[in-house]
Amino acid sequence: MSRVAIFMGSISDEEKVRPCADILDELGIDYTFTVSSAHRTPERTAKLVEEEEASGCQVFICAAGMAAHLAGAVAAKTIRPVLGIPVSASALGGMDALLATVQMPPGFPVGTVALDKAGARNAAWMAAQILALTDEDLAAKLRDKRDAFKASVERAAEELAKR
Ligand code: RP5
Repeated sequence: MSRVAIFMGSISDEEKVRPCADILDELGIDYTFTVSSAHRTPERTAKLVEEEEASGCQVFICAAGMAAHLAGAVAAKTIRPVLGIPVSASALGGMDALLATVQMPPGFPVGTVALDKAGARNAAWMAAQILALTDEDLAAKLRDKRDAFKASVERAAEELAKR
């Protein structure tokens, strides 16, 4: 059973979204990773949401650029948490996707993360934190990862002080 579904609006988004999948792999979280567009394939997007819900998906992660409506279209179809990754894919540098993803009407939230790879990584961490509410093994893994982040900062500070 996949607990997370990652949808991208286009295969051209893959490079920027791949770090999301990498972190879910690192955490041992099962996920599906596919392409579906809010505009080009609206029926496929709606069908995928239904199928993912039926198979036990608990968190949706949607990445799209330009007039980025994918996360909103998914949020319209589910009450499970939807995280949105705005992708920079136009001359507007991602501001278009950021505003389209974040500005949802009340009652249909999309938890919007940062643009591109940084956002892709945090979408995975956020999805993991949501799943960890009911999964103590995963919660323990996340605490260990936090310790590792902390240790890496302390190590960097020590190394810098030696120069
Ligand atoms: C969006 O339009 C996609 O998410 C992508 O970021 C952007 C451009 O798509 P392509 O024309 O490269 O397929 O829907």
